[in-house]
Amino acid sequence: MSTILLTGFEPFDGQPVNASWEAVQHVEAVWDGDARLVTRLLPVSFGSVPALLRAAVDEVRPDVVVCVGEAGGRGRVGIERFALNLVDARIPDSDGAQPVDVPVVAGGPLALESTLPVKACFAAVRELGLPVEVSTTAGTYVCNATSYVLAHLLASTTGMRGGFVHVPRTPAQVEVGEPALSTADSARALGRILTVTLGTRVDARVAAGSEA
Ligand code: PCA
Repeated sequence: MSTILLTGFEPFDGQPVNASWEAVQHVEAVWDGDARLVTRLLPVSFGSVPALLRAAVDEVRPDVVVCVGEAGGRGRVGIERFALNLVDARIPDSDGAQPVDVPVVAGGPLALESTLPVKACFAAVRELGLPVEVSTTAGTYVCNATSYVLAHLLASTTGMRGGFVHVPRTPAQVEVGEPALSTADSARALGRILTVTLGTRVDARVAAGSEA
């Protein structure tokens, strides 16, 4: 049986909750997929995430890793395509650190590509009638750094696939008229992304992408 590692983040930017962790917990509560699902909560910390993610991967030994973050202002689930080797923090992280214009991994390539079947996941979530997009990058804050650390880790690990997905804030987090998505809908999208990924051959990423 395959194993999935699914992570979400702690609240940040003055929010009482983080939509990503709400959605991850919902996925865990309803998961009946054909794989063992393990969840982890990550702090919004440039300093802590790399070691925590590495430790979780070492401990859980997943076949698929999907890290999830909250994207304020976005109304669609965003399947991230590239992780950038750049940190340019708009606000301090939970440790008060606000690095500007530094690499995530010194000497690493400028960008690394998700190894999720991005386009196939996009098509499958859209088929459910949920708002979804393929997003080129996850920005330059902690989510992008997490995405890069993950992609860097996966590049040196055979047979393990993964990527990053942003979910919108929940309706309770926003003013009327601002973009949001219910936790149940974000969780449905994440569940579909996991199922599609598990059902796609490791070497079928490009083919799955061009079909969609
Ligand atoms: N979103 C932030 C960091 C944590 C989160 O949930 C981001 O998009 O970088």
